[in-house]
Amino acid sequence: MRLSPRHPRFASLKVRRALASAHERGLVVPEGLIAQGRGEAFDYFLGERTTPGARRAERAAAEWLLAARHPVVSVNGNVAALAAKEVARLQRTISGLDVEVNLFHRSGRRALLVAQALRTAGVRRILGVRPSAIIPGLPSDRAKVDRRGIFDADVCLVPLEDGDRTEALRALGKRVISVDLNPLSRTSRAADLPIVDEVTRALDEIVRQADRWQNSSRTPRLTPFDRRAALSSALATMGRGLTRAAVRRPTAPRRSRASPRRPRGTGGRTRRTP
Ligand code: PTJ
Repeated sequence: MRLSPRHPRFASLKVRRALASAHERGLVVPEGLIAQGRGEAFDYFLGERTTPGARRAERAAAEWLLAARHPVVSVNGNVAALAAKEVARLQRTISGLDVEVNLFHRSGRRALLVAQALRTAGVRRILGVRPSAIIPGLPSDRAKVDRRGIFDADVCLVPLEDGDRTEALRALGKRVISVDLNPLSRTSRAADLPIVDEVTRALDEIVRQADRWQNSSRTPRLTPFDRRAALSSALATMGRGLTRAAVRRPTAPRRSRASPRRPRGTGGRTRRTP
């Protein structure tokens, strides 16, 4: 099926098609398609844009990544399919940033596919294909990490993560920056710096903010971040959007030329929802 750029949901349809095709190649698991659907629903509530609260979090994330001794970004199948180019740009911007493949549904073949997608997008030095360390206390394959990467990192950027590992990384004393459209997820609630935004928008904005930092004379620091305020702000934005949508009148349906009958029981008037 050809997607028309004139379709009002063209951008979203293109992303869905890219993910579906990444699934056919084995890069994205079926669960990844479900995760994207959940993310899309939350993005709808946010108005499909980066909110001022998310931008503040992205600015803070840029500062943390620049200030870190050893920053690492963790990449799973969905992130590789959606945002490999953005990850490559981030690596070019933040010196010393390591990129590590980390999968919940791990297989040797998928790890290679993720690494290949990253390499094609321009990522250099990809860790995690052959894990060499274990994060203690984690029952899933996400525990398998690279000793030179996540295991050694002081700041970890974890887009589309699960709550368990976020907590386990924090228990090891690492600072965790999450990217997750769901402000109620365990990941968002467990992270030190939760970013509630769509992953490509979030990474683009972190790169932009990191560039600004580097062009300024200020020294980046691991400045404390008010995570509760960030999550409340995301929830408040969603709440306001939903309230506005609930009071807005739906557009009256257009009458079809083929059947110009008036709606029954309305005396000929179109019924309007208050
Ligand atoms: O590739 P694997 O094997 O590591 O598996 C990756 C998935 C994503 C399947 C795995 O990590 C998973 O099951 O994740 P969850 O528990 O479904 O959580 C994903 C979270 O990301 C959810 O809270 C979604 O709302 C959110 N999300 C989905 N798509 C996006 C997103 N957040 C930001 N941008 C998105 N595009």
